Amino acid sequence: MPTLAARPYAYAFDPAHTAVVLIDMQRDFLEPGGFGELLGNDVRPLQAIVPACQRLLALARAQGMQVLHTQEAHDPLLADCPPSKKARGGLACGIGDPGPLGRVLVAGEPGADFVPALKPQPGDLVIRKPGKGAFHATGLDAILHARGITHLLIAGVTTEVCVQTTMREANDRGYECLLVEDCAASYFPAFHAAVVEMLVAQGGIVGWAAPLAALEAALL
Ligand code: TIU
Repeated sequence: MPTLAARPYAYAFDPAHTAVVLIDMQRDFLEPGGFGELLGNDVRPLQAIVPACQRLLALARAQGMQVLHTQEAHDPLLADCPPSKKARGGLACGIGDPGPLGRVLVAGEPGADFVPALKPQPGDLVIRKPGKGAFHATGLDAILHARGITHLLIAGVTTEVCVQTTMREANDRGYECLLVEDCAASYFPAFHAAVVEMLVAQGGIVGWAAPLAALEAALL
């Protein structure tokens, strides 16, 4: 069984029972004019991880691992968007409003789509989610169970919001989770670093973390 050098200790996984979960690599978070920038953020730290995420997906597909993309987006009527989420931040242009990339964070709009370099490929799974965590109000747990997935290699954006929430939700459901740390990013680099530390502290209270190179070393 492949075993990789990780923190807080070695992580063993069977690729046949492992999914790479790529969180919310959408234009709304990575491109100017999207939700992330409307929130006041500089999107460049998120753009920087795209090449590493491409390598991660290529490795996963070559090793026969299931690739699963999540997408934070709402239905056009916002029936799945709590009013509290829409109101948060008091944005002049917020969720559901017309913006530079179409209606903000609405499914089917240009901003909700994945960045061109990381579009889902045939065989990948795509989960649309209304919350920050990928298990909330989705069929993700049943989808993973049906495929015999027990281990998750987690990547994407943003580290302290949707990535961390999803990893905590997965850990509570019994999945063995590893954050591919250089395939995840935050608008706040200090938050990214702090999340990595808190996930692996206390003996891996939420799971493991390792760089992509450690995964490549274990598999190639
Ligand atoms: N704002 C922020 O950091 N993140 C989000 O709103 N969603 C995700 O993390 N995908």
